[in-house]
Amino acid sequence: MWLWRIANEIQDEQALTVEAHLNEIVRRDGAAHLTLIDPDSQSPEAAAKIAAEASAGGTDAIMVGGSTGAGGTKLDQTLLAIKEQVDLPTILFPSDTGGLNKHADAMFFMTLLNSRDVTYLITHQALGAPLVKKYGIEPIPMAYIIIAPGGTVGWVGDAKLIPREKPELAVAYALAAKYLGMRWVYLEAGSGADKSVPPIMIKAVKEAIGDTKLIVGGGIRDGVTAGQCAKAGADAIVTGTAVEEGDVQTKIEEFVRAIKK
Ligand code: 1GP
Repeated sequence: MWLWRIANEIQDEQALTVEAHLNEIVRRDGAAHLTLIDPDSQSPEAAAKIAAEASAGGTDAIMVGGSTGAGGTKLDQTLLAIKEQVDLPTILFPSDTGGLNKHADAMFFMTLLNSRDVTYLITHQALGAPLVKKYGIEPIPMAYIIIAPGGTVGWVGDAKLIPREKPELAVAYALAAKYLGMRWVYLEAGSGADKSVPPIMIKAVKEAIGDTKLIVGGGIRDGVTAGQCAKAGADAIVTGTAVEEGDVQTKIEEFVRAIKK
């Protein structure tokens, strides 16, 4: 298992897992910023350039994954290129076993809690678990909950989308996740969504789950929106589409400024 440390900040050079590293950032800064790179959206070299610029902008970790075409040699080469360029944890964000890779430091070991398809609830996880062990990838247990509009991942994952105006339904799923022992909950509006998860829903979920960590992503395109999500209770913000459109460092700086103490 890979161990990580917050450079120069932990006096005794104590090694941390990626999860402990993220927890430490949330404790220190109030919230973490995660940059999502879809290996299918650009060449490995371009992905590494995005990661380097995101790192310079102050992002805390690089998530790698996507709903379609995000595996195989391209995933391999993308991870290797990113790791050559940046000294940040790489976290897989797989949609099935094809999204696993031995070059990543950690993965969000997710169950798509509001899927109607049993394969997204437990089958892909069961088939992938032996590979996770074999590759030595650190699994971070996470409930993945898709909120309307849901986008591609909502369709691929056959999610029974949580309506935006029903925070109590998101709370119910998130609480179930907590009681099942998951340490992280991800509220996902879908990559490129026209609206991000409503702050009122984030607030209701965070109040319910307490010290269980809350990640929010999908449709966050500016610092104001990111800041509203963090203020409502998100422990980590994920942005992907925004950095695919260029001007990476400036955009990440804007997100980071908006969410951190
Ligand atoms: C998608 O939540 C992430 O899984 C990021 O969404 O691409 O809209 O930033 P965006």
